[in-house]
Amino acid sequence: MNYQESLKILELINKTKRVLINCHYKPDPDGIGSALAIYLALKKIRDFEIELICPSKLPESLSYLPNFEKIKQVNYSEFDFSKYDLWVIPDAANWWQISGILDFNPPKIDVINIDHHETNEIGFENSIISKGLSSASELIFNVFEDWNLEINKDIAMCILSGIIGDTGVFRYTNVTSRTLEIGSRLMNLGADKNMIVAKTYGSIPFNEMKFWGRILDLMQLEKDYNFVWVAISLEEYEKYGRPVEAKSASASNFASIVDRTNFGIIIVEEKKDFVTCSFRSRGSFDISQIAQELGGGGHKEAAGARIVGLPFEKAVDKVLEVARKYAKKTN
Ligand SMILES: [Mn+2]
Repeated sequence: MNYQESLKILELINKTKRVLINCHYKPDPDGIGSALAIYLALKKIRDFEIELICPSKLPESLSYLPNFEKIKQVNYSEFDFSKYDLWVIPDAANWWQISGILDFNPPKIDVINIDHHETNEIGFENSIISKGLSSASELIFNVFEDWNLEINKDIAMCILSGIIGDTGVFRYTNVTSRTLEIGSRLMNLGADKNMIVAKTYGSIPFNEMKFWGRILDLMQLEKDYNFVWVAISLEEYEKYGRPVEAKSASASNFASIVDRTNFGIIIVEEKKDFVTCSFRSRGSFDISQIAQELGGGGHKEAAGARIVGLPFEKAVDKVLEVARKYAKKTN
């Protein structure tokens, strides 16, 4: 048994009729892959009434995943949760990440949280949290193994997409020999690794490519503190067509690879007095502590935060101040 809680959760699922499955705010391959894998697994177990919901726009780049079209973008403050007995929430560590709403008022239905974030803070009664695991999708694979569930090609495809997305194609330090073993098993079950990589990493829209160029152009090196950072103003961001996906992709591609640095930060002014920051560490530096001090969260290697209510320059100063404080500690 991979997790003690697996069977208890299966029992709870078996007692329900109407199930909601969550795709977290601003979903990535792991968020969508894990949600769709759960959807397909439950369909195999029994003919539940299932609804897949997401609070934000879905990335077209993931539309190759089976049943992607079943995910509905809904407004969580108006959605009628009371029709459902159970809400399964993979790959989310707090209510903000679940709903995209700052003061979200959770509905009174049973929740199952399946997550791998270092900063998970919800503490639901029914949850499986494995902090530091590569992805929620790897966790889901382990749960399905505990359930003796037969993984078909579609499920394998969803899980492998999630793992590839959260590991940068098996590159980050969160990849263990077990992650590779699962990857191998998923490929044997029919998951098309080449297609997933081509769709996720080899189909970059041209405007996003140009945005990457701008990020590199504006990148600054903090020599004394061993990190790099970039701040993109709202004007610049709009000029490149608000490339939402390019933001975290450029962080993963460039913020963590500069020689003699411990980490990198990409700051983007998304709205007036609203900036988001993507942090990526290089090596063993725990970047989640910086994100957390700024009110955000994430993993040791990749984390995020948003600064609300400060003008652009002030927000950037605040981020750099906290970054230097932690950078200093490690020098
Ligand atoms: Mn994840």
